[in-house]
Amino acid sequence: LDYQFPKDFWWGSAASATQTEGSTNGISGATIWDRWYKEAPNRFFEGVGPDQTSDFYHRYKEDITNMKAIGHNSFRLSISWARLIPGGKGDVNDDAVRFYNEVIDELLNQGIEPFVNLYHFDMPIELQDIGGWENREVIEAYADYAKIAFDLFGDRVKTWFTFNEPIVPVEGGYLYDFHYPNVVDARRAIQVAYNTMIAHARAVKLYHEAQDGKIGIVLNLTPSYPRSQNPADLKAAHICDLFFNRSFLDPAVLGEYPDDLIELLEEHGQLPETKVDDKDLLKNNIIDILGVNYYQPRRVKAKEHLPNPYAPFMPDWFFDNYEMPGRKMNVYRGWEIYEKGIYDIMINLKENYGNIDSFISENGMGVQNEERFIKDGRIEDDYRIDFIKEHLKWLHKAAEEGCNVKGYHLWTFMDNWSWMNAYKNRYGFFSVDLETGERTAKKSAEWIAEVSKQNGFN
Ligand code: BGP
Repeated sequence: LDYQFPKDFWWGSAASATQTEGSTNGISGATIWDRWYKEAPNRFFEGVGPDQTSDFYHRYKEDITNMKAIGHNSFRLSISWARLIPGGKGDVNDDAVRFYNEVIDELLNQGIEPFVNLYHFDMPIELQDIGGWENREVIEAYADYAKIAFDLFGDRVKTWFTFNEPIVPVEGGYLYDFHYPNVVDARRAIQVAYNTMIAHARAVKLYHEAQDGKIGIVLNLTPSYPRSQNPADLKAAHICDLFFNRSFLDPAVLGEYPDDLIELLEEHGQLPETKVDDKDLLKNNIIDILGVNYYQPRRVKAKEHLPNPYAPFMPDWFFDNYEMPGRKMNVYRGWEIYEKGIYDIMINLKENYGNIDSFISENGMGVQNEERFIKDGRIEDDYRIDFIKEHLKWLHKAAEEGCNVKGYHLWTFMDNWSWMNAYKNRYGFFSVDLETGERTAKKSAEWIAEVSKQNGFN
């Protein structure tokens, strides 16, 4: 084969509780998504809420059978905190324990390793109402939740993640107004980002004290490419990288924040509130495995206009986005497609982050109106096959050059509900009929089955 992947490579996909499970009313607590949908049903969601989604709650057996059929050897799901512990603190919900036990056992029975993530954007509403991640009490509640999950499922789940894309709730909820609680306030955003990493380190510590598998975090890394090599553009790209990648990557992998990020925040009076023990907590609890979600790079240039000195501080004071002429776009999502980014990330991890064990934990292509491509009853998604293939070629090159790349997971296994567009963009190997719930394999499902079986492709 032209592209043969390392032995025991993880082939699979990722999903999250809110986006797939459904069936929350009455058998689960509510999250910020139930509130956000109720408050603004038409702003993003076109009247389709997270209450049903693809109904994994009832159909997980069939879905896991389908995973097996297309060669998955691993699958990432998230536990819904509000389902396991309605309200976020206190009693465990027996139905949730039953459900997650059944899902984990079914995956294992089919020879699929479960990767379990503790938090995928889904704050229990009661905890948001006392301040969410801004409140240290929520860190305590999260640590208790993590411990409960490890105790319940840690005998069978050996690969854990503390958070999925922790920068996204910061951007969405506290900087740019696309997630609840739709605040725009950089000081609060920085506190949320910081407290999230403290919660993360608490969970890593608890895990290492009592369990014998691996624990990590999933970060959406966005290489920051400067418009040019002139110093002002380079500086803009560097600061962008500090804010959007290294504010999580460095503490998670190296156990400390970059000095220049701290200096920058200090200079602008934006340092978060900390506690004396935090530094040691971060230093002593680094991750075993890094999940990398890669969709798009960032391209930036030096600011064209100086920021208004009277306006509140924003990361955007230091860079402008740069729309590179001729860039390739996924027009449905408005995201640039730049396959080499996946290689650049891996080389960076190898050179600057101790070549930590990592894998692509999400990559994928959302497309609208895929029914257009139906032929003989299934969606012929050649564009998705090409998208995956081109990314895999760069991932393969990284592995050849010695990067510790352990696998590739697609976002996502089957079409599901999304945070910003409900069901408009479809990402799955399987399509889902929203009326009947029926699943149908797309052409990419057949293709990935072959790739997984051969552990590579031509
Ligand atoms: C990632 C999230 C996923 C998923 C994906 C696709 O950022 O971890 O939960 O939703 O992006 O993005 P979207 O659904 O917004 O198109």
